Amino acid sequence: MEQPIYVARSSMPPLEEYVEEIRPLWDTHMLTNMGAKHQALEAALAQYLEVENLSLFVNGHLALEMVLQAMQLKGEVITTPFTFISTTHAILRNGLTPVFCDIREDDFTIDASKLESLITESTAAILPVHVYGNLCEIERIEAIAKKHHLPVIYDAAHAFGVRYRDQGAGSFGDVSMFSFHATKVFNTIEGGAVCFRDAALKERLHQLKNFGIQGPEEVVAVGGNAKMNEFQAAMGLCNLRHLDAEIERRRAVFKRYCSALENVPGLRLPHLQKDTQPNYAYYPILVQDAFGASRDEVFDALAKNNIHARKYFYPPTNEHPCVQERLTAPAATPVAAGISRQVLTLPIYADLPLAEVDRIAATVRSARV
Ligand code: T4K
Repeated sequence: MEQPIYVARSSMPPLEEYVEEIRPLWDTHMLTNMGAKHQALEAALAQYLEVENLSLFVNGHLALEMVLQAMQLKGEVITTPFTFISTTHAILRNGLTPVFCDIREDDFTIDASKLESLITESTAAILPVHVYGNLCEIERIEAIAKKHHLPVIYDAAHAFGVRYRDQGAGSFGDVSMFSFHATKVFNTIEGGAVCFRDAALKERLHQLKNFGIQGPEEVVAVGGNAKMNEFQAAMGLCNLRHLDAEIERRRAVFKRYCSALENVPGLRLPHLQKDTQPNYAYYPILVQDAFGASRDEVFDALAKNNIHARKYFYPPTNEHPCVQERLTAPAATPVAAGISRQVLTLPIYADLPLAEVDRIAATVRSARV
């Protein structure tokens, strides 16, 4: 049997490069609590993303959770259910109520035309997701948010490296959260960051991720522990040097899938957005009725060949009982529900040989009856 192929595979720098990066830690013995590597990565990422304000976290989830806490929001947050459960949990764990807006058929981001009707007196913020690295309708969302005086917090977990009209994905809305998990285009093993407009958030986030501590004898907020450690930051410093090459190699895989799967009736392939420089983070296909096999049958056919695609994101987050029991009104999100039942994310990573892409595509095609 062939080696297993998973949906993602962590990018890693040459071992020697990482060893050099962590060598100073053996002199200083400073392993965490926002040390030299942490500071260097924060500066490097702010420069790469061309943002003024950036704060690192131990993972993307806690970055989102803590930025919602720092913004002291109360009430309802409009978001989408077609996302990783983290987005919804971050809202709920802050005592906020998610209000689910449906998504667009073409790129699976929030349907801005349905947004305004969900805004009530209780709305505290809008939290859209740049799902798969597809950017939301930035200008349209901005206009609605401005009109209603609402902050926009983007879950940009998938969008590191994406640019729109020559602006990085961290520059939109009031806040953008990136994930640097091992499976992402850019990883710090585990990790995440938030970029934000309001510079005053910097100190508050610094406190919240370090137990709310302001000084040795002063605790000013009920915080937690969400600090990125020095080994994670060192991994980030190394991986950042290889990022352009990483995205280029992903591009080749993405393009190969497109040509190997084009014109198959009943298969809908991802399309690239206008005016956008993508990061090729995911390769989601939709398996529709006309294909002649269900999404789950394609999933099983791949699994039989030791190819482990994933159903990101199935079910939609608003179908989980632990979420449903916390909702004030059941949300109608039929587009998200339908896409979620058709979607399959195929393996994509820089090291995936193009011959394997062809084999995966052939296995998908042969799943039809
Ligand atoms: N918002 C959105 C929209 C997100 O998608 C995510 C995370 C977040 C927020 C929260 O950000 P973080 O707190 O995670 O920074 C994975 C990731 O754990 C998660 O980061 C990601 N989204 C989600 C979409 O996918 P799983 O449970 O599907 O991952 P897992 O462990 O099954 O890994 C998938 C494959 O990747 C494995 O089969 C093999 C490969 N892999 C995995 C690991 C852990 C590697 O090559 N190296 C590794 O170290 O959630």
